[in-house]
Amino acid sequence: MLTIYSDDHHLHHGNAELIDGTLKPCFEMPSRADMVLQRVRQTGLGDIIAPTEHGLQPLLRVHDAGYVRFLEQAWSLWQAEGRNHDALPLVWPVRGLRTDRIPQDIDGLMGYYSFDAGVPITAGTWQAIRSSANVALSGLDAMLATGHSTFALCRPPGHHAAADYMGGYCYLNNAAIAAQAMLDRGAKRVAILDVDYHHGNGTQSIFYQRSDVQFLSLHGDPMVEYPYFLGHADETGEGAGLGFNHNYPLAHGTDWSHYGPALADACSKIAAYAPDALVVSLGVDTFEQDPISRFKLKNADYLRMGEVIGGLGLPTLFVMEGGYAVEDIGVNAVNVLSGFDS
Ligand code: SP5
Ligand code: ZN
Repeated sequence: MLTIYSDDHHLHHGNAELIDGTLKPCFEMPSRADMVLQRVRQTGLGDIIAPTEHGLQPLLRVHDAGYVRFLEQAWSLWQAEGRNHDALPLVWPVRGLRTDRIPQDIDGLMGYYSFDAGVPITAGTWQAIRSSANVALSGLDAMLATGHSTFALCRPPGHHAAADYMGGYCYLNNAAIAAQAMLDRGAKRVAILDVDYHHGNGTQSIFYQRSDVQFLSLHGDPMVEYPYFLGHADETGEGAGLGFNHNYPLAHGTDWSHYGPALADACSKIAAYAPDALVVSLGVDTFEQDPISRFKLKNADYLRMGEVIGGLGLPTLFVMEGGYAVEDIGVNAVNVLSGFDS
């Protein structure tokens, strides 16, 4: 399987995140993608190529123009305040507060365009997130040109980012951008299967009212897991999108004996939808040793995950999302791809 990768992700390296009430080194770190790349090489998965520039247009098909401008300008606005450390949000417009006026000040903008504090903006963040989106779009190019499934080794991840807000280590929604680009290039229906441990709230919200994208997510039950405020089983879509959104909230401690059947059910829904192509939001933070997650999948389970997804027989674009057990992230991600190809 072909891999798309760019070193540009190193330009995004947040210093700290607020977790369990303390500032800790960011779990979402550059070595994650380095480890996946190393494993792709070790296993001889296939060629590795650099992305090409796709410009802002495909981003603006999914994201709000004001939000994209904010992402581009945030670091310089922050620096203009005399700050040289990472930019982080610290105030949010919850119930009853106004969102009809967009603040001018950088601290107001950071809160307006985010839903949590897991999104440091650094000097290189804009270039890194642009490049990550280009990796996904170049993966799509390759898939369309060759007819073969492709691996977009994206970093930073994207599935928590909605049309106009960032959060959960995500800025631009790479999977959503690729899915929309598929439609714009002639696909009639695209399915997005999100196997990251956390609910793909951003992707769900982007396509919630649409029938041309089916979204399915297996994740920690939001009653007890981040992102808490989306991802319940009763979220089935709205308007034209009703019936095209499927959530599988799963309990802490979920292992393959419960994960496998949920995945099989999701795949039967994908088969019934009969999409032209599949995008997989590939997070491997479902791993038993993940430092911030509570599922119990083992290394070998990722081979089975790949086999089950491969059983659909669809042209598939894998888009890297989460996974924080850095020692095992490469093994687990590449196991999915090897299982898929087997
Ligand atoms: C892309 C992705 O996987 N984003 C995940 C963002 C998660 N951020 C909040 C994590 C909260 C973890 N709480 C458990 C702490 C364990 N000590
Ligand atoms: Zn995750």
